[in-house]
Amino acid sequence: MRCLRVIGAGLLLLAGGVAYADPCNITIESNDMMQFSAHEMAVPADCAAVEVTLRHAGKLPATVMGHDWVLAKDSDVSAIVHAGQSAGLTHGYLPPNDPRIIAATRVLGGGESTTVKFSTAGLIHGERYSFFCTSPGHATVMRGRFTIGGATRVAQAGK
Ligand SMILES: [Cu+2]
Repeated sequence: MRCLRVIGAGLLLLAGGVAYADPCNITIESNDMMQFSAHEMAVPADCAAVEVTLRHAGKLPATVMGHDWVLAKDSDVSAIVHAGQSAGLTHGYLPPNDPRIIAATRVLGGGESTTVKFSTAGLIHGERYSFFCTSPGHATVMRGRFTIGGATRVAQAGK
């Protein structure tokens, strides 16, 4: 299983002929094996907004292997996943208008991609946040830590 840490290197921008990665934009992939391509995501504290692009690199349709990317406080994950199952695929496996959901994409099938942009104004430094997929049964595997700010930004080799 791949276990990578993605550090805002998702999008390359060209400015003045110099390519650089915008650390506030992150791309993460999902696949037909019910996996995200990273178990940790981190953005610098000075990102006013964060853009997350989710790609489904698989081939299976959303009804069989649908994935979304949802961000919430670690302590809210279980309740959101549970409520999402009741909501069903029609509602993107998300409880409608749930204030515990900080950001969420729609559910993707294989070959699709989507981007969600959200403000970091409500994120608390030091709080534990998780990203996860709300498709039934997926969050046990498709879940990782989302960190905003300073020291945690440094990548650890081999992790
Ligand atoms: Cu999933």
